[in-house]
Amino acid sequence: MLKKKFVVALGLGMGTLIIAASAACGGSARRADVTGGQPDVVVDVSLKDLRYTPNTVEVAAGKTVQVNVTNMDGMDHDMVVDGLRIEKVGEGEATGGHHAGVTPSTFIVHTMANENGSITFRTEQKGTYQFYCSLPGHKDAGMVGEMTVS
Ligand SMILES: [Cu+2]
Repeated sequence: MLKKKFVVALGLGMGTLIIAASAACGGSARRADVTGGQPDVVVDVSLKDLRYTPNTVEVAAGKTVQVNVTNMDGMDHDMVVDGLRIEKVGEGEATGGHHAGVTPSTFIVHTMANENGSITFRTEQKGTYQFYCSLPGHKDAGMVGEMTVS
């Protein structure tokens, strides 16, 4: 196989969100070289009644993907992708331009009730990964989904 499975991450952005991402490249390489703002692919995900719609997302490896998340629930939600390895594009943490030294970046995006946002990223890692909401009880309640990078 080309590469081990690793995940792609979705980014949910929100007006008021907390993106916890382990920075790549030691923070000094934050030159947003990239195409910030012109994604190759756009994916829309809605959060409502403790569910992601759609709950299966497919993105293309090596492309700039923008995930737009709309939280229609009256409670906070987040989206977590374990094992995810991405390069964020734009938003001040882009590491595009020098793949070689990019460190795996994991992210968690916390979306506030009835808010929405987006994130743009890129990944080279093909595979299928689970994403879920880490708020107490949400995952068990069915707030899970699957992302495939092909
Ligand atoms: Cu949730």
